[in-house]
Amino acid sequence: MSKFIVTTFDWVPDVPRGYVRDIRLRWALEEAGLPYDVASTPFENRKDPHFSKQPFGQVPWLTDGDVTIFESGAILLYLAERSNALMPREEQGRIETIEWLFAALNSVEMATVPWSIFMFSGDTADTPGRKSLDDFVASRLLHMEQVLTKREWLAGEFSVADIVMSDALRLVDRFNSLEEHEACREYISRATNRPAFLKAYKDQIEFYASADTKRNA
Ligand SMILES: N[C@@H](CCC(=O)N[C@@H](CS)C(=O)NCC(=O)O)C(=O)O
Repeated sequence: MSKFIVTTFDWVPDVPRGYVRDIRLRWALEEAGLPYDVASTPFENRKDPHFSKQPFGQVPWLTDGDVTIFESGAILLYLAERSNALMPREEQGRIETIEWLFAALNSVEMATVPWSIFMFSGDTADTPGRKSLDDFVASRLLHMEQVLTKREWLAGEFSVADIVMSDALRLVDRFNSLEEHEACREYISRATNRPAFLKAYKDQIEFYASADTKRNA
């Protein structure tokens, strides 16, 4: 079996370190014990070879022999088809993994990412648009709190849905905005204390630390 290749940026500023989405791929591959290498593409001055792999000029993408696949959710489903550690094999567990993976991306992250852009920018202007976004995020968190009060993992056992959902919620927690969401916080803690996450996180931090060293040499 050839090794999977995870491609990420060759360097990123400090703020996204530990959160660059290649972490989802690293985490899944570590959970599954699948061998992989990490390759890089320039963060600055993105050129055509990059856009041919990821049409938005973003990362990550995964290479598996002749196959290249972009979008972290699609990549995780691709990997989940290849490992019992990433998705239950019985029908109900498979369905729940797929629906919760899409929910993480399309119902939670689609609210939390624009919200985080405001938070990172320091824009605290009290505008109607901002209030709507805050209310939208609050509603998603309220419902996730109710769900996570009742279950340890979204599809019964740990799956790729938990990788994406906990990663999306981790971004909210970064701004201490889960203080009233104990079940969400405990879920993030369960997920991010898994050895596979800890390894993926450490590797990403070290990858960019060594990129700094090369840049400053
Ligand atoms: N929906 C994409 C989002 C990828 C994404 O936002 N990647 C960020 C890094 S975490 C990126 O490439 N940012 C640079 C940019 O958008 O120009 C996925 O989940 O793969």
